[in-house]
Amino acid sequence: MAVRPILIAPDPRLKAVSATVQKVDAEIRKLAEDMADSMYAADGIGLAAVQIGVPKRVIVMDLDQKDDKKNWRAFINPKILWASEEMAIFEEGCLSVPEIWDDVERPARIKAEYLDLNGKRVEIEADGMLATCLQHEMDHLEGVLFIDHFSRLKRSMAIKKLTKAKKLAS
Ligand code: K2U
Ligand code: ZN
Repeated sequence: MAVRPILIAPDPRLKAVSATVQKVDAEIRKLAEDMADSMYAADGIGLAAVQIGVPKRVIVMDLDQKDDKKNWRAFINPKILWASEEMAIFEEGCLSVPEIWDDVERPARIKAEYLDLNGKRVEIEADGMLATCLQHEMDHLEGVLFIDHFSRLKRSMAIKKLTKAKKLAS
């Protein structure tokens, strides 16, 4: 059990492109467990390793949290194999971008592959919140935050608000 601090934007470490995991071993499994602990501690439903300062292509998600039942899963080296032309809009937030919520448009349905914690290749089809959250987390693996999808003006206002909040917190 290890809750690790979550990086808050603006932070150059969140812009890193995360490295492919070469071997799903005990170290990666411990990283995923720490990520899950950190995600639950922050009341999140998803988290990318780069958000706790580890630029490796590892994501954890738990979209089914009900009365404290934990049912997280890890997505290692995820790849999108297909994305629908149809788009969907969801209001997104991010544990690394506090107090900012806004609509982001993304492909409504995706087909993706990833490795599970046993190193086994898994292929899924996703829509709804799973599709949105997985795409949001996969953006993190490329150093992209959901506010980077905003218009120039809206993004600069978000960065200004985050910078001010960080100064007040320090
Ligand atoms: O990277 C993240 O922090 C993941 C988001 C999950 C999410 C992605 C896309 C759309 C909605 C949610 C967080 O785990 S959950 C959102 C959140 C943000 C701030 C505070 C609490 C929860
Ligand atoms: Zn995020």
